[in-house]
Amino acid sequence: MDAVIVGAGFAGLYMLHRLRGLGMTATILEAADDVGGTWYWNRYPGARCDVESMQYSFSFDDALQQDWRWSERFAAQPEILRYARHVADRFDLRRDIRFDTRVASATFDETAALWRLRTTAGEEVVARHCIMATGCLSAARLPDIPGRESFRGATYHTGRWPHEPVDFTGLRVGVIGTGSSAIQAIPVIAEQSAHLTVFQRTPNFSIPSRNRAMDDDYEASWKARYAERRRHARTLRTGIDYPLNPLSALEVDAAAREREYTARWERGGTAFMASFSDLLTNQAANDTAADFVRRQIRAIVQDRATADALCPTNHPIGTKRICVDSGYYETYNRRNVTLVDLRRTPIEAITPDGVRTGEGEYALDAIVFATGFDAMTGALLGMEIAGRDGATLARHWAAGPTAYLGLMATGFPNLFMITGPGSPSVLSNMMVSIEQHVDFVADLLAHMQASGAATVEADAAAEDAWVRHAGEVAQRTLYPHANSWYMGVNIPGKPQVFMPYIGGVGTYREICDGIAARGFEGFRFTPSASRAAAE
Ligand code: FAD
Ligand code: N01
Repeated sequence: MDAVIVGAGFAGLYMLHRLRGLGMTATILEAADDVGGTWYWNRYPGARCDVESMQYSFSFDDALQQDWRWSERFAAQPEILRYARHVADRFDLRRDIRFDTRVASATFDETAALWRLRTTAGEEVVARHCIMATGCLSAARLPDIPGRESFRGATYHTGRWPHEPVDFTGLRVGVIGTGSSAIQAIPVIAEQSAHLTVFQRTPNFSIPSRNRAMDDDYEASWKARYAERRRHARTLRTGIDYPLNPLSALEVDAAAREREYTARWERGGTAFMASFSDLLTNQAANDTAADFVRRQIRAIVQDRATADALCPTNHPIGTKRICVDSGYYETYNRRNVTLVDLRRTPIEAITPDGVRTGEGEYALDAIVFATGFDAMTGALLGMEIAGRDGATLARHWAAGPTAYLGLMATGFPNLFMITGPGSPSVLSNMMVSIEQHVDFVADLLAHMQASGAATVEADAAAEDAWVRHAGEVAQRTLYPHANSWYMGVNIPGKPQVFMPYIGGVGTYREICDGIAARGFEGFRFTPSASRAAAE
């Protein structure tokens, strides 16, 4: 086989399609029993995208984007999963996907210049190239709370939600965590359950989504100029086409700032963070946005102490992924919802009957862990990956992940990572970043076909320079000021480095295009045996 792809989320699906276009033979190995990745696993109530669906979708095929109709501004998980299935069927991808197949290890056989993958069932799969499309947010993380296993009721993780319907009617439910997943799930669970207790360690900033049914005119306006708008989005920092304000928050007066924030709060969604150009680089500018959101929280939440507890104060707004909700803060006005502030009274243990904090025990029938992921590196390091001389990726990344362009790590020939650490990935519209990485890898493989190269590998100096550059760019922003999963802080013992590339999707694309135009500068190629003999 020319290539093996691990993962059948959007990245793996598009990669397979592109490889077929190059005339290459390829197979996807996928742990789940269907396609969809994130949208297969995250079936919790309220799950939906926060990039508008007209943009959170593939752009590579015009007929696809013209034909597909989204029912809402921000589609919910079942619809996005239907879309992933449609893509798999439309491009006849399933015949090259092996489901229920988890990869345990991948080892580079230097003599044969082949990757040998071993599945958890003990099968071996061999290919020249190995493409990891394993996802940035696919390794779900359960917290190490003492007594977790002792709980007698039902437990769930948002990122591993059951496929059967979960009915919380009449139950006392606890949600642990207040990140994006919890903030989406809490309003829905509150409506269903007898009582909902939310255990919050760190409050997050959330912007109302103002989600609504798709407006026909809005859809038509996008579809009339789809190619042009997608092209434009690719040049932007986040890969999302929404109104950007080029002004600093500090160069307008307080009244003008208030107008801008109010308009964006009413519009809904992550465009709030584009209210001014310097919200993520200037603390004083950031404070104005954070203050505005805290005022909205206090205006919505009636109980003073609850409102205070919900107001984030320990990180600049946007430096943890901004959340987008449907009625999140309003939910705390319900009589059947209690917020427990773990900063005052930390969780001591999970007991057979509920959760115990310093203040007492909360009796529960079900616990929802909305405790996130071992992001960006978790799925990759969940496999034992060994490159040249048997050196492992875990060793190479002992001090934090390093990869040239976030695509290839030195010492791992023919091993590619789609949206790997060091690329814009999670800081962007992931569909834009996935398509860009897949296209780059496909172009690189076409270049190898044309030049008769057997292997490609990132040059050590190029990797070092890229990692240094990515680190410097991050330091110019406020992001490193937050204890976020971007920094690896949520996983005990994980090296704390800012993992995604924050230079922006447009800038990153320009850099990659320049590198490709210069014959894939920074990558080292070895010729195939036949080419070497001919030379
Ligand atoms: P994934 O969809 O994560 O797919 C990876 C696949 O690899 C999975 O199916 C997994 O089972 C498989 N896999 C992993 N390891 C192995 C192994 N060892 N063996 C076999 N298979 C393996 N991004 C946005 O841009 N906008 C959004 O609105 C947005 N919303 C999100 C909402 C949620 C709840 C979450 C969790 C993430 C969201 N994201 C969003 C990020 C989202 O992960 C990406 O948009 C995108 O779906 C990632 O696609 P992917 O194919 O790269 O990875
Ligand atoms: O995970 P998270 P997530 N005791 O890591 C808490 C994408 N996404 O699944 O902050 C108590 O953000 C933890 O507390 P703290 C998006 O990129 C997008 O919600 O560590 N609490 C935190 O509150 C997002 O950023 C959407 O103090 C504990 C929470 O659990 C990413 O996925 C929707 C704890 C985890 O929050 C991850 O989001 C969903 C403990 N021991 C996801 N351990 C969209 O809307 C952890 N926590 C597009």
